[in-house]
Amino acid sequence: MIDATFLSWPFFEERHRSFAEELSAWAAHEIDPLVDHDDVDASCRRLVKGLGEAGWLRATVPQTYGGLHPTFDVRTLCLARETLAYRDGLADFAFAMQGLGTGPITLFGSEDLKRRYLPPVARGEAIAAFALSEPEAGSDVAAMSTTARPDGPDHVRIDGVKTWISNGGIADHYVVFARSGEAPGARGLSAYLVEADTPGFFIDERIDVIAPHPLATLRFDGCRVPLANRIGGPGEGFKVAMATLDVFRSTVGAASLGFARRALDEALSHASTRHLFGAPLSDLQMTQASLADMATQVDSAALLVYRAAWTKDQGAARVTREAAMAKMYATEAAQNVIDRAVQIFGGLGVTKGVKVEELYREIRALRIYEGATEVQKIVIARELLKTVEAQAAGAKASQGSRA
Ligand code: COS
Repeated sequence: MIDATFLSWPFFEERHRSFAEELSAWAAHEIDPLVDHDDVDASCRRLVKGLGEAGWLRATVPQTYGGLHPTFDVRTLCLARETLAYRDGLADFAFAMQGLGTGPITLFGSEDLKRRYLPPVARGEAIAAFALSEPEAGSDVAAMSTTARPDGPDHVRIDGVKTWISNGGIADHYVVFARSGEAPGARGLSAYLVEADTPGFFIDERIDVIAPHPLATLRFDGCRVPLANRIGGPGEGFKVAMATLDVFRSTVGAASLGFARRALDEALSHASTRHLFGAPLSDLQMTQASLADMATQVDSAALLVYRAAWTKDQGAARVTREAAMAKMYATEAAQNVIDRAVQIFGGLGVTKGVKVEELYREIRALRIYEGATEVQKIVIARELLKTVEAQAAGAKASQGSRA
């Protein structure tokens, strides 16, 4: 039983409701045969192909380049991630990376880059990746040390290491952020599209994690990339990364929501059928209290996620605060909901092959990637303080003009 009552909330239009219902029906039958968690590379390739052939990846690129909507419709992206995550973490991952891995091109790319790279991603014929993190620069993006130096009039030469890169090893192309040197810190970065077969690009190692998915450390060793592959202007890489994360952070919240809803449904069904002390587990008030807390956290997370998505879709230039709140709250809440579901399952909850055990492993990374909870707190607080500073500056200016 999937609770889809939230689709009648005012954040959504009819096209969102039909998208979610149709995807949910497709996912219920089509995902399982594509997934083998012991072979994540092959599974992701099959998932990208399957999602592409069925048309779902069209939500990850704009209409002009084979997509669904004129530009990102963040509510659709969130509904897709929530629906897919409810079924399987790898299906959500395969979908999400097509969007994140081309998000910078959609938002800042040249017409030529858009025409070359977006349509194959929407059809599921090419796999995309987003390479930002480095061994010494994950949360502190501006500290990155990968360099992009001029190499002749039309090229740059990229040198450095990127790590924790999703789809690393199976992607056809990567958006790579590097220090191009226009200024120190955040103002001296640029973004480039690098094809996986470019000489000087290497997969150094594959990384095995608690909920396996394709992940790798990348090395760039004199990797020569045409200047025409730069995404956005010189020195605009930080802005490109942050604006892309403003869109995709809400969708990480949505994926967490899918995991949490699934955990709640599993817990409800188990508590109603498992007997303890001569009655269903659900008769115990302690179980009921847990279920009530879980459901409230699920709805709160949904409200924050779809508030952020709706705000962006209304044309807001920045949704930094809303997206950070959605990502932070939904991932933390999902961890809590899933942990409680495991507790309700007892010994079964930590048994391999049981869905809540899988969810327990799946959720953990989402509290870290695309900006850890601690980073979201910094982002939210800064946005709040900016308003206070702006008000203070406004008051000072009006005092000055009266004097
Ligand atoms: N959209 C557009 N521009 C943005 C932006 C956004 N969301 N956020 C910041 N910028 C701009 C700022 O306006 C600023 O521009 P000006 O210099 O012209 O004023 C510039 O970018 C630098 O911003 P800031 O001073 O806030 O940079 P910091 O280095 O202090 O940023 C945080 C710190 C922590 C906020 C940032 O590094 C961050 O979000 N880190 C987490 C990154 C992450 O998600 N990593 C995981 C890897 S991806 S899986």
